[in-house]
Amino acid sequence: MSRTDRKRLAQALILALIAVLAAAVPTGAAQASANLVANPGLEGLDSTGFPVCWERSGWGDQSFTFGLTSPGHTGAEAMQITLATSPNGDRKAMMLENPSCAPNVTPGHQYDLSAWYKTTTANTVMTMFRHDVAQGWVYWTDLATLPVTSAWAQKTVRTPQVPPNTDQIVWGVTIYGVGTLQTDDYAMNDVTAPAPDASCSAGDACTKGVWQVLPFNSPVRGIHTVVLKNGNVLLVAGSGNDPNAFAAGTFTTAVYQPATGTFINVPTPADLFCSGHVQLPDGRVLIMGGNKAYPAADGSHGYEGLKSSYIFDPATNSYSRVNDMSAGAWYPSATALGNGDVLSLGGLGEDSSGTVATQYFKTSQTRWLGLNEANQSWSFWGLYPSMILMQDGRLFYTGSHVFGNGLSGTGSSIYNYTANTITPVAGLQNKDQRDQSMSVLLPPAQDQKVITLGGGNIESNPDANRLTDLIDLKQATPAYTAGPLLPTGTLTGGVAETTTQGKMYVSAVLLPDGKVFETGGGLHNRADPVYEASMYNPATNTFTAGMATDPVPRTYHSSAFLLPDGRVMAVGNNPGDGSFDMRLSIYSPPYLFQGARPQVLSVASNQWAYGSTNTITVDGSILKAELIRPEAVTHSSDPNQRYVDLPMSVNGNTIGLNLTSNPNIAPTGWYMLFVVGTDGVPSVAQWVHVG
Ligand SMILES: [Cu+2]
Repeated sequence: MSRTDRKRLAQALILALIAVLAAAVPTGAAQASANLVANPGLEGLDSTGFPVCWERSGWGDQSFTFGLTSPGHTGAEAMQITLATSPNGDRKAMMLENPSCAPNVTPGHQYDLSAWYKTTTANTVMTMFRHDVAQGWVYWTDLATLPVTSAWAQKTVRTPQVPPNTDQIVWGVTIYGVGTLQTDDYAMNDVTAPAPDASCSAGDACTKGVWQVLPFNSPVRGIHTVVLKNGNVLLVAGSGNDPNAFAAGTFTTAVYQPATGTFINVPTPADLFCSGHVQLPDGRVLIMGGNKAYPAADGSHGYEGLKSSYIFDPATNSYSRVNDMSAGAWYPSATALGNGDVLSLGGLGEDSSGTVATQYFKTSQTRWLGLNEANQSWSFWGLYPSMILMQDGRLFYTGSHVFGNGLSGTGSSIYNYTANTITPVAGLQNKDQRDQSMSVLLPPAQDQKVITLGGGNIESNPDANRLTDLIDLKQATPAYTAGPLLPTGTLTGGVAETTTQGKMYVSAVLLPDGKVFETGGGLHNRADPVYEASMYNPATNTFTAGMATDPVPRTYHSSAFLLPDGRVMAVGNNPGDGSFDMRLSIYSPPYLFQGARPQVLSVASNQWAYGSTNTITVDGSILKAELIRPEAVTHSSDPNQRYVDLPMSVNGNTIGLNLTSNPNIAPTGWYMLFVVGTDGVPSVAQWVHVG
């Protein structure tokens, strides 16, 4: 064979080989596996010698170097960033935010993002931005921390479902601590699971869910409810808003055991009626304050607050006393901080006047700090002020409160305990009619958005309203904007509410599918229950009206909360005649009728460190996973309710769940771990401990 012939033969063999390979790969699979990243190996360089479609990004006062290093994981080039000092800020190589370079995405789809890397610091995070067709480029979320490694390693993380109105995303790896980070060979693949066939045969329950009133009553007035780490529910009455019980020294508590439908009566050491409560990092419940006295018949004093404080232990179903607070607190708030300490604000003191002390529980010492051991702003925050922990450690006072007008000024603010400053927040609508509205940190906590729902005023007693307000706490100067109106419901006798009538005594419950179930409420002070329930979707900022309504009225002293099995329980109602509804209701949301529940087959460890990846195995395709903090709710107030997204690293049915490195996103403690299948059905919760 001549040289030319050999060359022709070789060419023919190569062409044949290409044909065989092409035939072996189905077109669909080839498309599904396409890498959507432009210049993924960083080998194509522009005229300045920097990779095409990439940019140097970041902010702060570090001393840093930024450039290419050779060889790469493959090819000649890899990105290298070194921070020699890092007092603040971060640096990252990002995909260029332009139509030519940013990968295109489809709303509702999910993508596996991966990069090869070496790093000498774990102060790293994979970060995503999305292009919103209405807002432009906006931060989306952090996906995972990359552990230290001196050898090339690959990190793969699955995005949440792409939000509506998103057409492109960019992402990269951020370094924010002293050290060196190298990255190379980025990839992004569409891994959207096909939607299962809809097969719900449960009638109305398919779209509205269904309520069931339990065939037994609560043995106590369930004014305070706390979901315990063993799946039981603590129901605290104290004297239960019954002056006769108070006079007789009859204080009650019961533990409801959903598994058996039975109750355990718990000896109750004080009148814990209108106390504050929050789970401690070990799953015990800190209870503070309560009722020292009902108003005197002769008008000489009003309600008075207790200074005493107790810890309830779910392992023994008993209370033990801790040291007293520095001031009495009837209707105090209780917010868990990232480190597991607790800040309590507001309420009424021992002499019926407003408590202005900042009360700080030092968990590591199991004691309340003295007045001068805690920073004091000497501000009155009202009764059950809704104080939500922000990702930077400050507290957002949402304006939700109990009784009468809101606070003076804008009615909402940000409290910096460390710096001892209070900054007004603008935009809360009708601040003096947000009595017993409810505020929740929306799913996912990483988005730092809060919604405030409804409210009234028991003193001026107008029709409760339909207002909602939304705020993005990631903004430099956060301000409320008006949200969609609450749907209207019906009053007793099936009378439709008018278009201006809404509800106070609102309950809002974060569900494992990422929606907020809004239920219960009333139109006036301890009167006129409203039968209305809706599903709020944070991703679309819309309410789906017409969910099934609780047959039991749920107004003053009522609560609703998520059970670890994915259902919602509602308790309590204390109308103006002084009676108390002891019936218990359970709501099964529509997702429980959409298909089989995903099964979590194993959890490698139930102790999760910040910034870690935690392995679980499941029995099928999973859409997402999250941690939900168990509720501790009373009077439409649970500032600690939160849903923490867990970006997934998926390898078949083995899934790594990437926990945030920021304790203020997920304060230390016990959480319910849910996974959600591709048909939107959540698993039953597993309990894991964070931090
Ligand atoms: Cu009350």
